[in-house]
Amino acid sequence: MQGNEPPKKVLITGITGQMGSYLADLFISEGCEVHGIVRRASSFNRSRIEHLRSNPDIYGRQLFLHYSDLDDSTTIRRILNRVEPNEIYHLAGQSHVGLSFEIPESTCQEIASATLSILEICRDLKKPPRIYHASSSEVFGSPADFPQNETTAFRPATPYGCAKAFATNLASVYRQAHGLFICNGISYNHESPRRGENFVTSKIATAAAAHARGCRKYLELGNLNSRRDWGYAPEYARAMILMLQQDVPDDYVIATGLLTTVRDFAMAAYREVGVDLAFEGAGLSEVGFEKDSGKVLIRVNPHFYRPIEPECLVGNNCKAEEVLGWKPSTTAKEVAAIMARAAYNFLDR
Ligand code: G4F
Repeated sequence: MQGNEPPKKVLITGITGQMGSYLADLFISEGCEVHGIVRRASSFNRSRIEHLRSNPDIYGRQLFLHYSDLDDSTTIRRILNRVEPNEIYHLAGQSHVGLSFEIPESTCQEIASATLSILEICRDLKKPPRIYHASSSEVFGSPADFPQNETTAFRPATPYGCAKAFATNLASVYRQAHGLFICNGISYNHESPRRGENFVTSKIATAAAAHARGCRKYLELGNLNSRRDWGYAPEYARAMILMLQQDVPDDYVIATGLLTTVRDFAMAAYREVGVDLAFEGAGLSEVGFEKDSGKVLIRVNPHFYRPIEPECLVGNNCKAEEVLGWKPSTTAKEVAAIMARAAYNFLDR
């Protein structure tokens, strides 16, 4: 921001989630006015933005929260008309891939239909904002290309991936047909200490910390051979912002380009808190045990297996590097260490 220009106004759907909270931190630190859409619930789930909300210099001055559900298009329209944001970061929606097999309809409503309705509302605004749409590597599902880039065909393998593919295609159509400035960030897994606890990285980090503190027996996981392209969430937030600062809207793969197994992620997390893990057995009978004591710390539970698992989702981030100047610098094993250390320190408090 320069001189007497009014502060940039950004609106974030999903502000209470991992990425929404990192974006809010970044924008607040840059002096922007941040508006977040939050779902009304009987219990508060705002721990990730509580440091901003409880700060009287920020809340009500730089940070504003608005109640709405994603399917309440009347309210969303009213909020957008009133706020007139310069940029929208659309992140909200059911984000658990495994769960999307259990609740496919609401997953599709929250991801696909809600994106359509936000785009329709934006199309009608006098001055449509720039829009970031949080797409996902899940659109590639069982890809024909390795690594995947912006031209790789969508072949989703999960209800979640289908919904994201619909929303991503729709965003491109609205860009071309209606001239909206909208970018799809096709992000691969991005993790941090703010990750929700039902994602595998957070489950592992929390269990490692609890074990190191002597207060947990063992952890149950699904497929230990699963491989993911895991990056560090705060770096991905930076990429999202960069996309909307370009002259022309476009789609970008945001990834590290490296695959790590769930097993290796777990070894790195436990190592960070002083526990050397080894694995033996295979499939459902594989266990992870502490080398020193022989104690079993990880068991496989078929409950956490998925009906279909996307294979070899690994991204090519060349375009993001060339155009945005964005490059990840934290490896999956470093992310595991950061998360385990944070969980360990949290238990200390
Ligand atoms: O941590 P996950 O649940 O993440 P997943 O399914 O890759 O999805 C995440 O990343 C996507 C790409 O960015 C996003 F679109 C999506 O919203 C979400 O953020 O599972 C990672 C892997 C899977 O292969 C899963 O089968 O870990 C395997 N896994 C093994 N045991 C487990 C477990 N996953 C979970 N959640 N829980 C387990 O116990």
